Amino acid sequence: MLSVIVPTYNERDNMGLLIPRLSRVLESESIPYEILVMDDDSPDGTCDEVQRLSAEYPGARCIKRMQDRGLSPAVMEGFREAVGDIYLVMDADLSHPIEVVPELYRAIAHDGADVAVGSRHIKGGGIEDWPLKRKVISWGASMLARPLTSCSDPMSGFFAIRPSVIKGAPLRAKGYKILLEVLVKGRYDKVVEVPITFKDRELGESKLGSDVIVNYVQHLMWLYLHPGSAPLIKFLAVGGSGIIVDLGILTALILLIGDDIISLPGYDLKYVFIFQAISFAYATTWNFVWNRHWTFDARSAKPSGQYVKFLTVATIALIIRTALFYVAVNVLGFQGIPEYHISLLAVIIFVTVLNYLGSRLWAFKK
Ligand SMILES: Nc1nc2c(ncn2[C@@H]2O[C@H](COP(=O)(O)OP(=O)(O)O)[C@@H](O)[C@H]2O)c(=O)[nH]1
Ligand SMILES: [Mg+2]
Repeated sequence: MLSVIVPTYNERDNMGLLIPRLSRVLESESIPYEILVMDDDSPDGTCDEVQRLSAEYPGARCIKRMQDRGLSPAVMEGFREAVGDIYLVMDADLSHPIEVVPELYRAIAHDGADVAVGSRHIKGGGIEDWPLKRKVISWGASMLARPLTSCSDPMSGFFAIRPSVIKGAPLRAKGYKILLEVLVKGRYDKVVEVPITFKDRELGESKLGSDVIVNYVQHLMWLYLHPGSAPLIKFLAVGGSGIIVDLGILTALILLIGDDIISLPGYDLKYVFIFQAISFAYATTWNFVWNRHWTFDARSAKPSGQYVKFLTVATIALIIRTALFYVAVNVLGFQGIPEYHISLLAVIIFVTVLNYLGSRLWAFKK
């Protein structure tokens, strides 16, 4: 059974179009369904209209919401109310093509997708009647979300999911872009995109105003901070902080212990190699903790096994790093301060790439 969740605010006139058309399409495809209109007690009587229509279309009902108003809370309450095996979210204003609803349903029911997205940005999709400026803003906004998901249109308000995708997921109802929230926090393997042409509404008014952009940027920030999202960016951020730990400890060791050694005529170069191995050990542990909890959100597996693997990756990296550092110091002649720092920094950047691949594909593999 398909549960269609339609958030509404002042959409009375659209109900008389949406509910009959949607019912007809689903019935002609023999898809069992319910239509849940999640209405925030609209003053125009949206709910009464749904009530009236439900005499003829018993699959449709309205849930009048008196508290916690807003688009996302309405959709999330719809997820809780729905009894179907597949949830589908769409706008009330006929911007989303009704004839695509069965396609999104089938992508999950028959093609094994966990998430099916009505996408404006894949081949065959598009937006009708939008001025260039609005298209550019929309494109720019979806680019900002690119590292968070591989879906081409994560801002779409037209999508279907299996209930298991969001079961237990810590969804927040603050942002307007529910799909993005689901894609970042949900559990799923296969995402299918179906091209749609988005049409501007003909009846009623848009409720989403200028605060949408501010809300979106705030929402993005939370999603980027969420454990496990955009792992490459997080890995680099953790690595960057690790460099500070690494160089800081190296510097501290040189200043605290190495001073006497380094100031001697003909001092022994080997100390600086020992120091960098110590700073490496500290930085590695620092990175492990952050990567496990935050970058890859890999707390479900045992930390000991992960740490051994992470150390193995790091040790291989250390060998490569030391060899490269040796070449920089002894072959290329980068000696003293800040030459050590510069050499070490360059080597760290190279080794970071190896570390990322080893961490993601092996140590923290889920
Ligand atoms: N329940 C509920 N639905 C809302 C709210 N704001 C917008 N909607 C619904 O969300 C859908 C998309 O809103 P719309 O105003 O068309 O946004 P636009 O298409 O971006 O201009 C429509 O079905 C609206 O009725 C709200 O605060 N509460
Ligand atoms: Mg709309």
